[in-house]
Amino acid sequence: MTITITAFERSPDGGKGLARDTRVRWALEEVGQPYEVRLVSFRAMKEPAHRALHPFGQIPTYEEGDLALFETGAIVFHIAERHAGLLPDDANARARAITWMFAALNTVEPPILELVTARITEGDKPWSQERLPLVEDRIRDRLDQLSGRLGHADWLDGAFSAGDLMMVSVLLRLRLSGILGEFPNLAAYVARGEARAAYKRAFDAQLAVNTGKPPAG
Ligand code: GTB
Repeated sequence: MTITITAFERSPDGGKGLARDTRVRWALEEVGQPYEVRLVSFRAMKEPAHRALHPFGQIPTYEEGDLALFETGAIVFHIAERHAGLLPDDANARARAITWMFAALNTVEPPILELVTARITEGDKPWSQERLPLVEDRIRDRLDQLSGRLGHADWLDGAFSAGDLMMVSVLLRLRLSGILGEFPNLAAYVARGEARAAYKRAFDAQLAVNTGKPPAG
């Protein structure tokens, strides 16, 4: 059955891979599932046809036959459950990998998103400059804890899993801030994720949309 996802017609990041369709593309590439992409404009996202797929009028969405999903956590989990390659067979290891997916989305991503809000959405407020260091320090606290847990390991719990895919995707958003570089083992962890062939294919595919050039190779 054909899998169709949605993505920005033009991503505000110009193709740096930060929009959330990249993590869904990455998951599909890891498990070797072909997919199609329907590009949507900011206006079309808010219209009834798209809202029927995504109640909050956002991307990405995922369609496969009768199934329509939204929320990258649910989409990546669905892909990982249906296809081999992203979750371990051992029941306990599988539960731990899923735990890392939730940790990425519920514990690590929120302070990172706060930084985006503080810098961009609230950047012109008179109190913004005063607030920024507080927001950055909250991220540092989380990264310090995560860095301690990762230690010298390649991945969070044994082999690469959907938990790592989600954690790397969340941490990537920090690169431009410079904060990631303060934690060398996390920076190396993100680089390991980006070096995966599946990530590169996903990244190149979204870049091609945003530059109008077909992926290399
Ligand atoms: N919790 C949802 C999920 O994980 O699927 C969040 C989905 C979401 O935030 N979608 C964003 C969206 O559709 C795109 S990814 N925004 C349009 C809207 O809300 O009207 C967030 C995003 C957007 C842009 C960049 N960027 O340019 O750097 C990075 C990330």
